[in-house]
Amino acid sequence: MRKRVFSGIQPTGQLHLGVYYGAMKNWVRLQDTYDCIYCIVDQHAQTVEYDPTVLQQRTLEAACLYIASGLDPQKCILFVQSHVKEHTELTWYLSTIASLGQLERMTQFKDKTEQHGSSNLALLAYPVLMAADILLYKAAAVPVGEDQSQHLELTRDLAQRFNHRFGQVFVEPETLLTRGKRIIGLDNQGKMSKSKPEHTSIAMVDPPDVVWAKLRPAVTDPARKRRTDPGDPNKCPIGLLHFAASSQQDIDWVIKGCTTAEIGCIDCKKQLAVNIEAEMGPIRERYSELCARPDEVWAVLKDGADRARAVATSVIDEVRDVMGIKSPV
Ligand code: AQP
Repeated sequence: MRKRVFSGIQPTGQLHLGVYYGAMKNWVRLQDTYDCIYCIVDQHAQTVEYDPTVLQQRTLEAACLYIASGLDPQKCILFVQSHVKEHTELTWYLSTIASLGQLERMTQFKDKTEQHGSSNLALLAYPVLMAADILLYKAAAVPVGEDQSQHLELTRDLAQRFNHRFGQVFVEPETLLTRGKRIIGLDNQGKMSKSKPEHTSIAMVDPPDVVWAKLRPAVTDPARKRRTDPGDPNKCPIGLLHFAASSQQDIDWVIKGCTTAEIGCIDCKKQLAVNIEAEMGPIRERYSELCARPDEVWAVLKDGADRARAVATSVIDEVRDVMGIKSPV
């Protein structure tokens, strides 16, 4: 039997290259060797201020991008979190064993509370909902970016605590990271993020002129004040993007050229723009085609939800059983 993988993305804004290289590209690779379940986590998107009139549109756009990137509904399950109600049911059960102190210490909770100037119960409970997403399918592995590692640790803690308290039900999932596990924003101030100003991230659907307008002024390693100063690609958002997006030959060219000042930052950016377009151009084209056929995409998501629910209901029955909740007869 194949091992199961689960992962998801919030439809909170334009999906960017951080999401693509940190998570999605890996998802596509894994669908040939794992039993993969990929979700659009729309209920996670409700944990901060959001516009109900755009959430549905963003959900559809995310689904189009999933398929355009190479996720094949014949090989994996694609669905929307809110279409399988067992996610929120399991969140409740897990919340009975989640420690308040541990949730309050989550970096993302602290960052988002500061960013939005307030918080709510759902934002605090976000990692419990994420744990429920994963544990509900007994996933063995979760491909995510590095920013989600802390939440994955909490997921394993909850699985362990639950199994210890009620009996062996859940699998403790491992975290799968990639070379693009932490793509930095083009201002070199922390990770590329949907909720940061648009010029600091490259959307997966940005056309080449927009990509270049963002890359050209992007901040690079501060050590490269002059053209002749050597730099470190590991301290530069452009270098880190090359590591995720470029061939080994180009990566070697960047490392040698940057650390010896043989190449300037503009050469490095130009090559990156070419490499991004080579990968994202075809995805952008397929994306536009899919956006023009929304009914077909919703149908894929409905079928995915039906398949996901079949797994989810059997696991939730096990959970109810060991927790002393009697299912209706
Ligand atoms: N910059 C990044 N580098 C590597 N991986 C990243 N991921 C996100 N940003 C980067 C990974 O992409 C997946 C989906 O992320 P998400 O939509 O669930 O939310 P997030 O991590 O909170 O991403 P954002 O862009 O910062 O969204 P907002 O602003 O809406 O909170 C995850 O696997 C994530 O690790």
